[in-house]
Amino acid sequence: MPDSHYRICPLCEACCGLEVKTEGARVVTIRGAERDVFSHGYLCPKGVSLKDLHEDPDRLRMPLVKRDGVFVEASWDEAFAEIERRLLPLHREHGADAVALSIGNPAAHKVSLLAYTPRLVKALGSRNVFSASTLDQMPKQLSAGLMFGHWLSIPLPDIERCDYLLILGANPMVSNGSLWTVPDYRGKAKAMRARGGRIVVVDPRRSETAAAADEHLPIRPGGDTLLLAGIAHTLFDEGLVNLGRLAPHVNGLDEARAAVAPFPPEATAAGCGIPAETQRRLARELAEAKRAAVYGRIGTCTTRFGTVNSWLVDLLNVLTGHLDREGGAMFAKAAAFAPNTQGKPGSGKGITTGRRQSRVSGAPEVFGELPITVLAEEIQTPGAGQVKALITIASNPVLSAPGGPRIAQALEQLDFMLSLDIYVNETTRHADVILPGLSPLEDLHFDVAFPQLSHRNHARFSGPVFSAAAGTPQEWQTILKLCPLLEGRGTGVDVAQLDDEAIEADVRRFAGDQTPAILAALKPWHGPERLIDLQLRIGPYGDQFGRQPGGLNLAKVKAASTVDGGGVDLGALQPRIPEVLRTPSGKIELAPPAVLADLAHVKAEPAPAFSLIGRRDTRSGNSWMHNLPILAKGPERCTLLVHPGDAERLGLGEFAIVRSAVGALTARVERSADMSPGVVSLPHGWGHDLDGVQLGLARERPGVNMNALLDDATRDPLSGNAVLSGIAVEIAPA
Ligand SMILES: Nc1nc2c(c(=O)[nH]1)N[C@H]1C(S)=C(S)[C@@H](COP(=O)(O)OP(=O)(O)OC[C@H]3O[C@@H](n4cnc5c(=O)[nH]c(N)nc54)[C@H](O)[C@@H]3O)O[C@H]1N2
Ligand SMILES: Nc1nc2c(c(=O)[nH]1)N[C@H]1C(S)=C(S)[C@@H](COP(=O)(O)OP(=O)(O)OC[C@H]3O[C@@H](n4cnc5c(=O)[nH]c(N)nc54)[C@H](O)[C@@H]3O)O[C@H]1N2
Ligand code: SF4
Ligand SMILES: [Mo]
Repeated sequence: MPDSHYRICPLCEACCGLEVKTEGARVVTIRGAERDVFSHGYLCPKGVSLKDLHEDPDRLRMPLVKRDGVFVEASWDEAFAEIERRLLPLHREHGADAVALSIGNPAAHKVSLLAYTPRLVKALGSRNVFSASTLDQMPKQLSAGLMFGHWLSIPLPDIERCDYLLILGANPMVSNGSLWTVPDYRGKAKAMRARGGRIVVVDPRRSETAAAADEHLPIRPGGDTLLLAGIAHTLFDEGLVNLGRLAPHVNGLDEARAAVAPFPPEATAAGCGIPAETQRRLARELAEAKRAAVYGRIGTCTTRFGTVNSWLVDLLNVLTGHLDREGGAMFAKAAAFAPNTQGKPGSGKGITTGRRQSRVSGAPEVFGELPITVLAEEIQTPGAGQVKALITIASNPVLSAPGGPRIAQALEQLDFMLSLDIYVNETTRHADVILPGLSPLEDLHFDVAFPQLSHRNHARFSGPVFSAAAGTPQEWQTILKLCPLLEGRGTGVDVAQLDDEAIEADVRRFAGDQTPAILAALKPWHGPERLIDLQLRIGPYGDQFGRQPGGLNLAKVKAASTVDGGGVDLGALQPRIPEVLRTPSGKIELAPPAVLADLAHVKAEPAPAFSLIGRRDTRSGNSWMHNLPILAKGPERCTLLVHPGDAERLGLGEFAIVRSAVGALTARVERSADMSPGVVSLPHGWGHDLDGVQLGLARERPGVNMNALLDDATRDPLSGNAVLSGIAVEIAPA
């Protein structure tokens, strides 16, 4: 009889509960956990691939140290000694800024990494902290911070009660949702339409989400600002603004009206490709819908006006009275770790940006980090503060960030590079030391980030399915050990003691003289579990260390999180305004000055010969899942989608040369009537044929690195986010 284990999938934001059946040390099957209170049995092919990931012979199990240009396996002690010998002097001699840190996407999916990386950031003390956030959602975080007072107070569609959904630049049918944790979008969208709801999708490609919607509006890449401003203009123009319950909680309505005044749909139509009458109809439909939400994601964030777009999305939600209402765009209330459930409700410090600047380009800090697109220039430009060493944590910028080839060159120039990673890939091949993480099946899981973005409130935990090999640290232990090393306290400091010190400091910050009692109550746990227990207990559903006897703690959540139980359901989203707000005014700031100033720069641009956009694939996850047999099989995925008419006109054969202002590559052509004429699409995360990459299967069909075509100098100036979509390219037959 196989054993059944409950495991939450860490591979995307949907956070599905899985049932993993094992026999001894072998995985027999992976299925969706039917009784999961949140995902109800849903899973995608990537969930199944956790077996292949666990068994992947290329996945690192031991540290690697580079000796004479070649990686050799080393013991953990040897690896830490090497780091101390080489990194510490650089940190000492050249200062903290000389050591940069790059944090990648999987770090958001692991409590071990998410909860402990801030401790490393502190020990490092460098201004050069970068992450995937500036390739992704920083515009949304910034606009949420400016409007609602915290970076993580991001409204999301309450899809199960919604009647009208306007989606821009997102493909949840494939991505499974982003800044919107919504397992089985497909089923929920189908149910919504079955009860008479309407879904409109704005996308230059007839995406899988567009194909399953009521209406698809093919927009010009980068045209969302004009479209959204045109809709906002219409709401004011036609007297459709109705703040409803939000009226007493809003600041800046007149300024917002004035800001969108220059954007009547009749003026924006040519620039965005959506007719004026359609824009006006969308405004009326939104205003008239009883329960509606506007949702924008990657396609609206990764553009020059990402922050303006993100603001416009929530401006529409507010103007139509759909923000914070059942069936509208709502705020989750997570059981643990959510800053918007902590501190005094209803107002706060708000957010600040630009507390420091990048050395070379002067790009402002946003949410504690600098744009990842300045990493290469910070390494390559000599002078005081030049980056000499880099630590990557689950980060693959050579494939993920614009100017990938330039980043690879820059990494070669470093005096030392340390990677916490599970593969020798396009980025980590440049490292001097690689410290591996665990297989997800060897790791415990509690989502720190995504319950703050979930369409329904829940608390779930999953323990390891298998135990890791003796002597293999968990990643939080690896990170904790690096902290005293950087502080010059050596490598011998006991990790358990470091963890005790850290939690005591955390508790003392809010508990004062209650600290010893609270620490005693947390006693059964250590490491991430102790942090989770603490956060659950002081959280909005917590037992408050006995003051709310029925409340949550880790023991309760654990007991409920089994194949037969599947976690704790905390109910549908509830209105949270004004309590959720942390702006200094205690109001929703509808007209943040920096955003309005940038809106004034928006104008219709002439269309280039071709615009390049991105896409995702169900059987792929960013840059690192191409080595897993179950995902790698089937048709080639790294293809250039071209409208058949364009392909004909250009005389394209099997391959095409794609040329941008900064690079060129040859891609396999796939004709697709889903593309708008003049728009082509390539997925990112490919290009595995670089020297030294140890990904046997991925190398067989390496694909091409679309980020070689992207310029690392183009950013949204407010958020520092990279521009990844709407890139001017020329296409020619190869
Ligand atoms: N299977 C799979 N799932 C994933 C990932 C993966 O790689 N594979 N990655 C995960 C990650 S890290 C993230 S952040 C999420 C992202 O999740 P989503 O935000 O859903 O991202 P995409 O699937 O890239 O969808 C973006 C859509 O925007 C469209 N688009 C491009 N340019 C424009 C534009 O100018 N305007 C408009 N309106 N649309 C535009 C594209 O055609 C595309 O359909 O997905 C996550 N889930
Ligand atoms: N052109 C273009 N570029 C894009 C995008 C786009 O839409 N278009 N999307 C962007 C987005 S949204 C994102 S989030 C980024 C993602 O880009 P990155 O942040 O670079 O993340 P991944 O590509 O997922 O690479 C993850 C790395 O983590 C390693 N890893 C996996 N699991 C673990 C683990 O458990 N522990 C450790 N230590 N390491 C692990 C992998 O081997 C890999 O090196 O890409 C961005 N790049
Ligand atoms: S949708 Fe797929 S990858 Fe995402 S959490 Fe669910 S099973 Fe995992
Ligand atoms: Mo992402």
